[in-house]
Amino acid sequence: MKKQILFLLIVLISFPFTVAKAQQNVWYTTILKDKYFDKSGNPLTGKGVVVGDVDSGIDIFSPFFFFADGGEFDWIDVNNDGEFTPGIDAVDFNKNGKADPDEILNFIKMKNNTYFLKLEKTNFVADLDFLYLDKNHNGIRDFGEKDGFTENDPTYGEQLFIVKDDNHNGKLDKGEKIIALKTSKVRAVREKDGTIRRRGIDLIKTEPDTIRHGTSVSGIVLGGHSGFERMCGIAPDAELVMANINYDYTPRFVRNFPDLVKFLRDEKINILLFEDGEWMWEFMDGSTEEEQISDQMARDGITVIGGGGNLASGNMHMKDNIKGGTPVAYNFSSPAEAEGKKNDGVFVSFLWKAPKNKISFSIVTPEGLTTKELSSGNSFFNLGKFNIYYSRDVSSKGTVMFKFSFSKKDSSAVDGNWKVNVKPEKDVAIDGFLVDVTQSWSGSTHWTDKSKISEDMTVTFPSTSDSILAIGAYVVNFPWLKDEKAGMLCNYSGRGYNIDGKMGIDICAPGHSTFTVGTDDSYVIFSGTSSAAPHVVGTVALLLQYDPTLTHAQIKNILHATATSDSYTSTLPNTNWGWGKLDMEGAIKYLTTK
Ligand SMILES: [Ca+2]
Ligand SMILES: [Ca+2]
Ligand SMILES: [Ca+2]
Ligand SMILES: [Ca+2]
Repeated sequence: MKKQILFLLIVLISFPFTVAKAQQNVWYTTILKDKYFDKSGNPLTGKGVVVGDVDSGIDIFSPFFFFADGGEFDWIDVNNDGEFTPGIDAVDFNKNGKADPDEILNFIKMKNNTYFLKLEKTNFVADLDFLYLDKNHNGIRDFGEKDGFTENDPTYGEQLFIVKDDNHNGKLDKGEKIIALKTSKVRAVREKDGTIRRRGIDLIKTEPDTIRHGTSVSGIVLGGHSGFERMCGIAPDAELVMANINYDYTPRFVRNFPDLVKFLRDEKINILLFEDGEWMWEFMDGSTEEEQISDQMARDGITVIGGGGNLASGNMHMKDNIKGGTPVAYNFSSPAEAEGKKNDGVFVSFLWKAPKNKISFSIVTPEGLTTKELSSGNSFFNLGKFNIYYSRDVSSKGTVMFKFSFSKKDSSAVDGNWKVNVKPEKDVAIDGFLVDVTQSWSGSTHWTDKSKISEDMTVTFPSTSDSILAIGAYVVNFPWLKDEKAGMLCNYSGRGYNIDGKMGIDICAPGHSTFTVGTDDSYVIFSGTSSAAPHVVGTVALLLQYDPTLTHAQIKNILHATATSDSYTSTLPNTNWGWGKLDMEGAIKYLTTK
């Protein structure tokens, strides 16, 4: 999921079509069609709910991640032209009825990185842009420690404001109020190196979200201010705790998963979201420490949600039934580079369920050299120009994994055609997974035996845990592929049964193309099960505001019961869609009217 930005660019270049026509019917998937209220009559906005996200990080300076709790103010039409004039008009911040020299009001023009959407380019737009108090009159918004601000400064910089656009004309008109933003929605962040930043102490020092993924996920869950922005998160009054992933170059790509999950557990979050999906060198059977901890969290009442992964369409998974004693061979092909990166590492793992069934493997490298037969233990050795590592391991749930890595002694690309010879003693059902260092969804390194390639069992770890709500993705707004239509399952969406026979996907939610906030004051297009899962998280935050006693199991039941079918889903439940499409309003009504 983490490489989705690069992949997206490639796809966009390939499919630049009928944008203007489609734009009129854009669906902002995070906006509820109606207003709903909790038992005390407050609007359902996620208030009181804490979401924990395992992700790339968050841009804590984004206007989307501050609550509108700084009070209401008048603005003053200093040049008396009847409209808001940035850099000249003022906010009456000290409420003395006149414009003082340090009360100049300006605005951040949000960057439009959505490609498809035509957002207004020049003037201030009340439901897209943000106002700020330009205290030092330099025409830019100063923020952060670099500009001399501290943890105690509201919005960690020159103060931000949103417009109460009472007449909904997109402008700040005379008599309309502005509302100051103040407190961060982010309670704490665990940085990549383990440093914990906390609101009220040192959150202002939080490392940037360089991969930009977690910022957009957070935007879908809780970005913005209910009723103010055109693009606003589902539960904008919820709070966030972020555990930043430190990605490694080789498997396990996320080696510190247990630390991240324990941190979020100890922060007493109400919802746990996994925003990374892997399968390389994973047992895929729910047996890892982090999956077991999240199962325990689910038993303790925390709702655990994860994206089902984006690897179903890349020809990177194969499935076969082999007769005992029969030698078979599987071929895969690897490029020299993909997505602009040198491909200097390829990884393979085979899984099967019978630890007593001995299986022998040998590898034929692109140079045509063959390893000896490997069937137990582990070793690292050279063959021709290549480094080869292998290991055979058995999980606590009895899954056998035979894993490999391939690289070159001189670190050059491992491109070429590879062959894996496999010979089991007894009949066996075997699954083979591939990935290379580019981690492309599209299958840069891929199996070439078409008849063995399978979409089954493509739900990725850690959404392979026993209790997690695993979320698939369906197409909304702009399709990517020829013949793809809004409403269809995304071709990459993980699906099928898990290795232990559990149906892998619970429900599906909007995948591509959705819109959310990006880093550095931008709007972006977003996609994948990375987009689908936070739609479910936001919905669950609303349910938990209404009834904080709801358990993981009860929430799962509500989402299953209210998921919808249509001509694309066919009969439900099934292994592509789980119980169907997320229905945000349906889930709320199910709870509030029961
Ligand atoms: Ca004016
Ligand atoms: Ca004043
Ligand atoms: Ca300034
Ligand atoms: Ca207005």
